Amino acid sequence: MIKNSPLEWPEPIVRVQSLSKICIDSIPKRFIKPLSDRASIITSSDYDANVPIIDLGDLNGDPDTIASTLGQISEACHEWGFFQVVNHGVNHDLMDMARETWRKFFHLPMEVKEQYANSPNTYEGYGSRLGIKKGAILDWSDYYYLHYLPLSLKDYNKWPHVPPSCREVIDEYGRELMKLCRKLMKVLSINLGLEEENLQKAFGGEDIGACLRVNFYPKCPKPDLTLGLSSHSDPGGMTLLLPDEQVAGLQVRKNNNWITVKPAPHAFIVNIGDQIQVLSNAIYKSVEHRVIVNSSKERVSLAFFYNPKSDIPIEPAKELVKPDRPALYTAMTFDEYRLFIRMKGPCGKSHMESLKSPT
Ligand SMILES: O=C(O)CCC(=O)C(=O)O
Repeated sequence: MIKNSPLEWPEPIVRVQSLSKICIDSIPKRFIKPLSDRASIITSSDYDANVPIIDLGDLNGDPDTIASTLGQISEACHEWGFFQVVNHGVNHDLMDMARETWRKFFHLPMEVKEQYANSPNTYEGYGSRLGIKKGAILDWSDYYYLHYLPLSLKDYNKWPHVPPSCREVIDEYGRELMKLCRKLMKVLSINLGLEEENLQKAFGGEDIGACLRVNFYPKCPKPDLTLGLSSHSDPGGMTLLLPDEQVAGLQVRKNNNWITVKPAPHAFIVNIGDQIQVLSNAIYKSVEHRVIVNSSKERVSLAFFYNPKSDIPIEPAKELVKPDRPALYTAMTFDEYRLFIRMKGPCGKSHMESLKSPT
């Protein structure tokens, strides 16, 4: 448990999935976002834009192909903070199985899911809100959150035991995604002009953290009034998102527009988190994103968070601090940072401000 974290939610928890079944043509006031936060109408030029799709198989090609792939990733990190990867080495059947296993979990009877109800001290388990502010406007989603690493936090008792294959599937999925994250960490280090193991070492070497949040966005009778997940940047290092290929929903902020991501078949959506923004001294930025919901289709997504070891200070890499670019952030452990986020819930990038160096 994190020191000083609250043990209980400030109000009784209402499962959005249950609400979705009884709300026919309206939604409770608690879910209605202020006008400025609602999803605006998409213009046709926004519609055409998409997060870049990068073929990671090309990292095994000849030197020119490798250089061109590194260049595409570098550009995507600078321009978007997001990119999609295909030919990433993770088995497609495993990806489908992971998503569909979790879909089955969310369709289990409520009393089964309630056995895993979470609390804000660790967030592990079945949840329906982020943040503990009493009276906060809530998001139209339920989720399941679990730790994959470090082993000291991995607790099978807090993972679902149904559907029967769930634990094995999560384990295998986690193992494969760890390999992909290690590969991407090298790519980011090289692209930042650092030694290839630099970012991994700064994260704590082998001793890093990884967790999974599975998001379930039920159908919503008034999608224009609410959001599935409010705007936020990811607090950790890097995120690999397995989206629902059939249902778009993720929107990424770009030049003050919200771009709806069109998922490529069997791609992962990769994004830079706050800890890489700090380590890169803001050469790379964690970018705000949010999720919209719709009235005719539910949506499932799996967000795998690759994080630094939680008790080591994270600060700008010394190679990236220069007289004309002083360290922009003061050191903070991920535990300290995460506590702050867990209390507040999703709130754009305001938490990054807390890390800004006073100089
Ligand atoms: O569902 C999605 O597409 C995005 C989920 C997300 O941003 C998150 O879990 O942090």
